[in-house]
Amino acid sequence: LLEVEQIQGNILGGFNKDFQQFLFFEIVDPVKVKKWLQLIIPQVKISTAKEVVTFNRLYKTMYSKIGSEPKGVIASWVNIAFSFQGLKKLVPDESMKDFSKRSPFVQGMQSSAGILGDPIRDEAAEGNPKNWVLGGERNSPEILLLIASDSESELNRIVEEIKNTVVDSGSSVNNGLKLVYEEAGRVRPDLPGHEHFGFRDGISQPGVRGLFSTAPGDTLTKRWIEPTDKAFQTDAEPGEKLIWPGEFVFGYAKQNDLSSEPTVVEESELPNYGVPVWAKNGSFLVVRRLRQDVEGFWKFLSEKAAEVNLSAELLGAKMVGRWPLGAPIMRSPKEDNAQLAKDDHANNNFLYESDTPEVKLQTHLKYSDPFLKAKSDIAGNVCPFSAHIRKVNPRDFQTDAGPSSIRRILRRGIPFGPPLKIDPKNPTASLTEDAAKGNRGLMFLCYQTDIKRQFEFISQSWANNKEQPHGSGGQDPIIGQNDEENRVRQFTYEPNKSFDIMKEFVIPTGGEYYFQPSINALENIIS
Ligand code: N7H
Repeated sequence: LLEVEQIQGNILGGFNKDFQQFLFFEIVDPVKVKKWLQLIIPQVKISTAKEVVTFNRLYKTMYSKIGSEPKGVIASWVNIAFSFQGLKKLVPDESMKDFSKRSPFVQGMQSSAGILGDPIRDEAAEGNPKNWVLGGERNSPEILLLIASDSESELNRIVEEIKNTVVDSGSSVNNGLKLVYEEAGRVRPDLPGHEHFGFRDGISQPGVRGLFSTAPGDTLTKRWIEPTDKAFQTDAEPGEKLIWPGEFVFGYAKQNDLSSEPTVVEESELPNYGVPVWAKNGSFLVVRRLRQDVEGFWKFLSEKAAEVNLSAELLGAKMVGRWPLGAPIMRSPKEDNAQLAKDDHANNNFLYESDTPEVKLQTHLKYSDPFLKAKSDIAGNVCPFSAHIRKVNPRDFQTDAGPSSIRRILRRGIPFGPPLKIDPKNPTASLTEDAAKGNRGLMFLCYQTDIKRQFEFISQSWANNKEQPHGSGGQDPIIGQNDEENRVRQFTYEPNKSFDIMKEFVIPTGGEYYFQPSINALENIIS
């Protein structure tokens, strides 16, 4: 069974809170920091998967019963993660030696900037690590505290409580720590659940095998199940493929790209996976601060759409693979569809190589429009090969590098900065004065056990590669980068119809690779 009381909550459960704060600290005096950790861990109480998954399930049940957000339910959670440089300051060398020297975690995100396609040749570029506001050459964010709450005042209270243990009134260093960066993650008040370009996010996640029962007829059991239990083989939600937990948490069965059977990982084998034995129940966390040029994105869409004779909204949907409300273009090729977008049984239920049968909408059982059938799209007629969601999760498509099930990540991002509201149906008319001067974007977070095979592979070998995973189609128009040829990207919006994109709308402005340990390792190895 998954040791859900040992695994930090954001990894498998996902905080999924409207108000989140990210506090990044540099370790100045390791001896003092160890003492601080001993104080802060029991004080803030690190939330576990057991708490977070149970809460989220209950919340979802209440939501589906009353049909709206349950009122007055407030939970607040704290998690903690360490960069390699941070861990090295706190943990004896002997316990650190099993981290693989060549792994991205050990090298740090700045060393991977080239692999990720960031503009490392242009020192003046905003995306060059010299200019990152978080990490890179500016600062050393070695400890990350993630704080999340349903209530903004409660969030602020906890953040202040933590800061008070660190920052003296007179100096910025106390208890051996320095606060080097802080970011406020906020769900958009004007469009909850949508990222800054205006598209709904957080719909598709891999289902984690062993988290809870999904057997037919066995709704909402509170049992935790054996990941290997053959009785529970169905998707978590339709379209939400079950993935072995070892892809996200150390010490459990992993996907096997050669067979449908998992690779079972014994504790004693963990050093062979490039992590020490005490990494069990921990996970690698990627944090990327991605600024979004919302105005530039919609201006480009409006101009290009007129040129190619499509609407700006449709061209945007082709770039993302979903419409702004979240309906997948594979199930609704011509227009957005609010009912489809909010239906968990339909909104992620589609493949690219095979047909997916008609599904009845949960909310409107009598509704049965033919567009609910998702026909296979082998040529990229409906969903372009390089649409963002098709690039980063090709689903059933047999890729150049094996099945996509070994490339999955658990995404935990949240927007930062104030929104710039744009009407996708009339973008030019709705473009308003940008008071924040473009300072908004996505705090992109994702969990996995192999940063190279998962996050970096998706970014480098698929999003930034104009040929793969589908053989052609151009770069990912949302997150793709091309550090050659003036950074120009190509986008094939219909078979044999392409254009160039000369500007980036998502700009990396910092980040780091972290390890998020088990409660046990936190208490007995790190603090
Ligand atoms: Fe993406 N966007 O607004 O276009 N993403 N993403 N992402 N993303 C997704 O299906 C977006 C980024 C993934 O399983 C949706 O849940 C933006 C990075 C994956 O079908 C939307 C940024 C990486 C999926 C966006 C950004 C990924 C996904 C649809 C940066 C990894 C699931 C909502 C600012 C390297 C795909 C949904 C699936 C979905 C957007 C970043 C990966 C709307 C704006 C860096 C795996």
